Amino acid sequence: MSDIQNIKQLLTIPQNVVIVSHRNPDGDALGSSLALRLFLEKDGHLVNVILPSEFPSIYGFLAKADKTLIYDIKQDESDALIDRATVIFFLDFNGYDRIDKLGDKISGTSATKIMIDHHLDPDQIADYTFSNPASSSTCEMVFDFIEDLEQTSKIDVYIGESLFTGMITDTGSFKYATNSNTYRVASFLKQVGVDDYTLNDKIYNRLTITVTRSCFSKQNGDPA
Ligand SMILES: [Mn+2]
Repeated sequence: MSDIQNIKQLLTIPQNVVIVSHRNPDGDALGSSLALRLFLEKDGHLVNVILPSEFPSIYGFLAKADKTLIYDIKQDESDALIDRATVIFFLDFNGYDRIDKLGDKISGTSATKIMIDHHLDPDQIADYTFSNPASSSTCEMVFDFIEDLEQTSKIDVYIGESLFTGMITDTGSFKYATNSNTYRVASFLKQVGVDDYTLNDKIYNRLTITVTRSCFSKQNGDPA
């Protein structure tokens, strides 16, 4: 059986899933994690997202962002979930060094590990590795993964907003790192109701405010 067929089989039974992404999570790390979470929950899997450190508060509007566990803050709770996990996804990073001490914890578990990532030269730390450095973002790859599972009908506007967020932030609003598949996926997501103008607004208008404030503090001699 192909990798995707094996995973399809695995996901026919409700699993305890943990989704992990990299330290200092950006729009792609958080967006891909939340999109995959929402997608898997539709099939009755128990899903938790654990990130090594906090994500920028501008992404707080994304569905279930508030349910995300931060390992720096809730290590015991996270460790208990990792001990119980039967499947662990690695999204938007290619080696344990990107997730610090969370990597030490996860490397010792027997859960099935699935990596979906667009960075070059992934470490062989997962049972299944989906690597595509030509992809704009891990969000685009999560869409491709759902498509390979033949389940794009499960993609609703909330999953769509999360996926579109990572595609926006990893391409500078489609100014670089795009390919024809990026636009195909964007088209699909617009069709399910994603309002990308509002998304851009939420991501960049608030980012501008943050940048302005930190410049202002610097001018006043405060530490950044
Ligand atoms: Mn990325």
